[in-house]
Amino acid sequence: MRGLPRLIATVLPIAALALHAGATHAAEPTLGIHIHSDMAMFQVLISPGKTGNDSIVLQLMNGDGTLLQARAATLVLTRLEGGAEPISRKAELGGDHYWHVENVPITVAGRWRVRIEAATLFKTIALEEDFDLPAQ
Ligand SMILES: [Cu+2]
Repeated sequence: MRGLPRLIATVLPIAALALHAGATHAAEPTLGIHIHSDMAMFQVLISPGKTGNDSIVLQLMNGDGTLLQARAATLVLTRLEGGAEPISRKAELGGDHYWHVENVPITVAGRWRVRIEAATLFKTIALEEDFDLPAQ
């Protein structure tokens, strides 16, 4: 991993922040998905991380772990085997510098693909990753 020392130095405070935020909702476990490319590093936190109404936090960072200055962020969820309509939502920037999507009805468990599109001044960065969503 290129620039590892800096990555650790910059990501740790964010992780600590996320843990701190999580502490206020201790009853809700979180499903974390980490997507990393040369261009960007996106952390997707899904609470409670199972079927039902989920809240999703997008932590958008540059490849070096610094905060990505995005102007807009979109979340797209697709169930790989079908059986559910794709979900596309605009995220809202919170005071915590993370992007939030509340009350996402994910009704079917199984293998899903999450795609994050982050629009910056100059380009749109899209990263995606597959994950398993457990039933309630
Ligand atoms: Cu990473």
